[in-house]
Amino acid sequence: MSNSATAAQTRSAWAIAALLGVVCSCDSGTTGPTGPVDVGPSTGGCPDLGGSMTRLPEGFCIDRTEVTRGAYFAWLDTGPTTDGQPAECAANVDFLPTCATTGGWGLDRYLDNPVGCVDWCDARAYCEAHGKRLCGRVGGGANPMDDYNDAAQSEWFATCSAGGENDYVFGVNYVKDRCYESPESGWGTTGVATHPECVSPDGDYAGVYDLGGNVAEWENSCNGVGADARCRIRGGSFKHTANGLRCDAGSTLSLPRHSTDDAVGFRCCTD
Ligand SMILES: [Ca+2]
Ligand SMILES: [Ca+2]
Repeated sequence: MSNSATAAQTRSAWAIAALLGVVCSCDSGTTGPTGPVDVGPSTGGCPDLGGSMTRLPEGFCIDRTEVTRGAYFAWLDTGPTTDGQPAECAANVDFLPTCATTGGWGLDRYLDNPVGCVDWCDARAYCEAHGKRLCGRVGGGANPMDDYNDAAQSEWFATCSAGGENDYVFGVNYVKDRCYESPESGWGTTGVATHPECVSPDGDYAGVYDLGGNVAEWENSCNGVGADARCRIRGGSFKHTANGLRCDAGSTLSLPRHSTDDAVGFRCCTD
């Protein structure tokens, strides 16, 4: 039996288990190659569901880390339905990451690493299911693509740039390996918040990890409402370095709404 066939069967079994609400052994305690910083509970009165959050000067709350595989699989364990998705996501028939069980990535492994291989609609659904939203426009809703570098409009950019102060999450100037980037990465993700210097030097924005590198992050910022629209991905990933990690590197980085990439995950925001 080929590896791909095995993987397909595993995915199928997982989908059935998720459909039946079967609780898997995803919380077996296995961690990624390096342990993450314990970011603790949410602060600023932000909700704790689906990931620890912090409140920023702009008033909104944002996840302190990329959504982890563990958190995402725990949500899949609840058997979320694909009914009720908005029209642009009607073609999204399941929430399973396309690489969840391939390349040696068992469902009980690397639970502290960011989830990848999810499409924009999967990311949207996860955030909505936890009473949050996929980070988009300050105040809620989609951020127009042209406002990608406007700290008064883009929740993701405001956080990364500390309200427009900085070009990289860690400051004005690029510093190699502050964040998890190429080539240190060896072409794969690492646990979230394992790079304690990959945060803002501005105390009002510090405590939000990996806005540069590890996985790039879907933003609620698309060039249309259709299924084929392209949506922004932010912050670069383990496949990027230097300018690729700029907070405004979203100028050319986008993917079709229903596409997936092992270097693209997401985080959520709320008010
Ligand atoms: Ca999907
Ligand atoms: Ca990231």
